[in-house]
Amino acid sequence: MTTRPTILVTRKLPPAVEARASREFNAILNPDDRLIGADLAKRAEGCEGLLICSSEKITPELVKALPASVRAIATFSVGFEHIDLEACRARGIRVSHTPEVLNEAVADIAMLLLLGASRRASEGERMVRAGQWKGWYTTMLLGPQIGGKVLGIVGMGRIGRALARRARAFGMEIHYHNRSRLAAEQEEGASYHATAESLLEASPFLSLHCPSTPESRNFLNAERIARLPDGAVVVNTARGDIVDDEALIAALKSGKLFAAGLDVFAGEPNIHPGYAKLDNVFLLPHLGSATVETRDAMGFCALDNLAAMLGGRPAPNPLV
Ligand code: 8YV
Repeated sequence: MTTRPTILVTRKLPPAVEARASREFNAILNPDDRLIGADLAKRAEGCEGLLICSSEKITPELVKALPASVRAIATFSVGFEHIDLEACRARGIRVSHTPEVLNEAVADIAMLLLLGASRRASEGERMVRAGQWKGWYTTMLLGPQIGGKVLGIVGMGRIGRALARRARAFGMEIHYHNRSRLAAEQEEGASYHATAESLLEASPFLSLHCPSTPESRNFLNAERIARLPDGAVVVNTARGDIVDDEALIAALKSGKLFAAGLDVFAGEPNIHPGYAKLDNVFLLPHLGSATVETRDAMGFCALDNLAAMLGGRPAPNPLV
């Protein structure tokens, strides 16, 4: 009988994923979902693989401290800014992520934010809950109609394209900026802008879909917000640090922007306190991939990757 590799699963995962992890590996689970933090290297003693989430920061120091037995790290996320890939490569640790499986769920949340922010869903919900809905009138909680307008998409990757398909069904015209222009069959009629600045000027609605990198950090700053049409609506389901919080809050306060819809935040869950004070921001607690089907698929994808990496085969979704 071959022995199953030992893996450390750093967070509590959906039941079906934990069941499979325990069948296929000697899996050390975290049933109480206590954050492991600085203890990670110690907890990884005797493990060959780690199944982590974006809550675990794989810094160069941590990589150095990991026991020599660790050969593979699979993250339960598409984003990988929490992992120092160079440090892993230097130590011969293979790394994978979970792209594709969450495209549709995240695009659904981007659409929800676009509609919720434009149509003032949280203001309306709060009004009803607080018993402050005194009656109907023709100008109550008006917002801009999305149909017939341009949606600008920054980063036309898998999730950006999934949002474009949804927004087209709502009658929106799609414009996008990407490092390079897509092939016609991927563009599906969307208009390409070679610069972000040109896209911003054309976009009364804007959705961000670029990864967090040193280049994209604070992408949406005061200067770029100024280029958006007055009264624009901004949506972010990518990463919080691609937005300059101070600049976004100032633009929401001044009326330069009509509203924003945010699912991700710099420093989450400790978000900038300014957001909670604003009526014209629709806030969600990083729910992008939070469907039963998608979270199972992310877990199975991470396990497929671990099995391949620890079995000496190419990982389906390698980063290193
Ligand atoms: C996850 C995400 O909820 O996949 C990502 O990059 O942001 C989310 O889908 C989270 O990061 C889980 O680790």
